[in-house]
Amino acid sequence: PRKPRVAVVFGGRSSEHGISVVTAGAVLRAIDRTKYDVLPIGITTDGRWALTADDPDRMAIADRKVPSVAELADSDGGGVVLPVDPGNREVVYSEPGAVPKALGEVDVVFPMLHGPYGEDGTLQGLLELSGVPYVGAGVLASAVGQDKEYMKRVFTSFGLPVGPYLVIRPREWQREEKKARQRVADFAGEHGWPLFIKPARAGSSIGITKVDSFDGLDEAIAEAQRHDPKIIVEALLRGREIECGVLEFEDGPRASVPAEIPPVQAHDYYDFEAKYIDSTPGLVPAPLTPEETAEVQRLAVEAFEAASCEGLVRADFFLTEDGRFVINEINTMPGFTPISMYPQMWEKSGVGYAELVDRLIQAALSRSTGLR
Ligand code: G1L
Repeated sequence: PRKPRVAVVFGGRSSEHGISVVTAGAVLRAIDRTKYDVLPIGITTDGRWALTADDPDRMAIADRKVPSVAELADSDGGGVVLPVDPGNREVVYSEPGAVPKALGEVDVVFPMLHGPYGEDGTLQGLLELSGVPYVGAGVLASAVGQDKEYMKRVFTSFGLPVGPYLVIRPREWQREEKKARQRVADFAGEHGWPLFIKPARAGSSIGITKVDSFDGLDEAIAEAQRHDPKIIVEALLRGREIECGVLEFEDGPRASVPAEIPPVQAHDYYDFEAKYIDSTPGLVPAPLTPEETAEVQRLAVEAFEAASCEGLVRADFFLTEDGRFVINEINTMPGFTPISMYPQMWEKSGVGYAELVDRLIQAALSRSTGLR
């Protein structure tokens, strides 16, 4: 029988385009070519889809420059118009936003696009409609994982401990700005400063401001609203930052050894660059007691189940000073280079990068597609 064809879809109209290309390069390098055929599909920053050369070496950071799909496709004839004829390697792009017929010719898609239209469930919906199995979270889990409000609501309803928060919806800000500001003041009165003002639905650390008093509030709200009209206000949780990976095995999801992000790096330094490019800043495994380890692993698997995740998730927690774990968020598309936290946690749990990639593809292939 012929080998399953895996399409790796990467790049995209996101500020994190380059990271996606680098990560896809690592995944392409790790996929076992004796078991799978691969089809690298890049999306340019302006939304054109292109079949690019299967050449991971050109997808790495070189001379401190992150690669892009445009240069991958343009420079050597690696790009081809979609709908795809895999034998044709002419450099032409599809129209922006065109739904590539090529997706109908693959057995599984490995989606590696950050942010809106990538990890928020929209691409997953397109793949559902196309009838193509794909790696990782489905439509609902992706959308839940992208929305900090609904994420907390889902966790709360499943009995998982979440930190204090407040949501300001666009209509409330439009019609009752004063009342909204008063709600934040009351919240600060109850939980103290600083507060974190965040876009409810944006990846990484984009649009987030730490506010130390009422003075900075309006500017912080405006900044968050530039990224999402719905914003979320969170109290500072004092404690250690602990992460845990969950991976779907044949018999269900299992948790990795947890990791700890050291405090200095936790907020100011552990930003986008650190998360995706620099070597893992964390301690793996986290220095926890066996009881703490078991507890955070249990909560991580519960979070996976609560959000109906598939394939994998990275669950991020605070371990508060009174010894309780509070779930901060889940990430259905965590940093995924071999030195990123999630792969490192699994490496230390006995699952290497290539096995991780293979398990994710196998989990996707074994799921039933279509109406269920
Ligand atoms: F498909 C998986 F396995 F679910 C998956 C897809 C994408 C895991 C992790 C990622 N990560 C990324 O694509 C990214 C961190 C490069 C951007 Cl979201």
